[in-house]
Amino acid sequence: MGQEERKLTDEYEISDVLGRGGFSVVRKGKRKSSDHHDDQDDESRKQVQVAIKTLRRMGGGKTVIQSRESRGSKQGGGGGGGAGAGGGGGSMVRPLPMSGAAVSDALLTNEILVMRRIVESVSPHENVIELYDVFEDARNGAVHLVLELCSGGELFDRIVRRDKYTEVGAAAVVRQIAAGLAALHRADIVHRDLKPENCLFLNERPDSPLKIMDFGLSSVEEFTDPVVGLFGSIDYVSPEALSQGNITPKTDMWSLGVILYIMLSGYPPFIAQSNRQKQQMILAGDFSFYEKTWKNISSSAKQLIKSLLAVDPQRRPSAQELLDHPWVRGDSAKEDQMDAEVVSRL
Ligand code: PIT
Repeated sequence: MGQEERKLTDEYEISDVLGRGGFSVVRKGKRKSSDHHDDQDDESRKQVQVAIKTLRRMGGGKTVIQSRESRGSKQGGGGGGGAGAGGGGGSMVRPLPMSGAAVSDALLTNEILVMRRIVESVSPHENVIELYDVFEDARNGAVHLVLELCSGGELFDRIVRRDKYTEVGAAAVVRQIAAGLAALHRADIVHRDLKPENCLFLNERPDSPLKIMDFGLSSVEEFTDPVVGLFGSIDYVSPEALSQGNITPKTDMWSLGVILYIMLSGYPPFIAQSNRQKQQMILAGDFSFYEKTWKNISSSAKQLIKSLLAVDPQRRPSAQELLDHPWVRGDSAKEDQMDAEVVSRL
């Protein structure tokens, strides 16, 4: 991939902006080469319509625009959420991206390293976004990642649109995230910033495949971690990440517990007036199932959330264990439904 000086625009037509992250912009792209035809297999066809994520190296290029708000931390926005992302409030808030900011060499190198590792040891996996190619523009320090095109939007938007998920719907989402995480964890990759904004749907259909993306803060076990310090979005961050403890695959399982809590209730488990207070609650595993929202939710769902939000990482189920869990597999829903049928026949 992309060691030689190739030009992105020689090979791809770039069009609409799909999204902006902390240090990047993602645009839609279409491969220019004429050697693709309709009779090609799915694999080649899907590489024609792509997403192109462009990151700008710090110090590279002449237009390193200052962030809109003059945040002190270089990891203030979007991907590098930091502890600054929205303190109080119980609703779903999306941290503001720092448009125009540049990514540090360490973060950029890390993202490419993780993506390469995914290409070697994970891809293709239905629930992990695929990387097709990398282009580096030596003149302005930009790096372009050519990625699988997902046009179904973020899990974040589906939660907001529906207000919340049914248990059956939430289980289907958890199953997909767990399958993606299991594959990443087998390759010793910890995502570290799992949140609904980083789960993309391939298409608009309700049963669309879901893809985990944004590996900007991820880590690969046997490499020394270039990304140190507190980062990730506060709402989804685990107690061990907050206390600078050991980051393991179980760290992602905590985040998945938060996502599941939000999917079933429409609000996050840790709500406080300040980030400081929120951090205390996370460290103590201090959350509850408010009667009004949770009384109609099955005890297996609540038990599962409790196990994922265990302060002790070792007590959390692994991604693989989650895939075998009756509630996640949808077996318990079938049982409930069978119970209901039995009752209705009486
Ligand atoms: C899409 C559509 C879209 C965003 C992306 C892909 C981004 C993908 C991505 C971003 C990363 C990363 C890996 C993949 O490390 O709106 O098809 O930061």
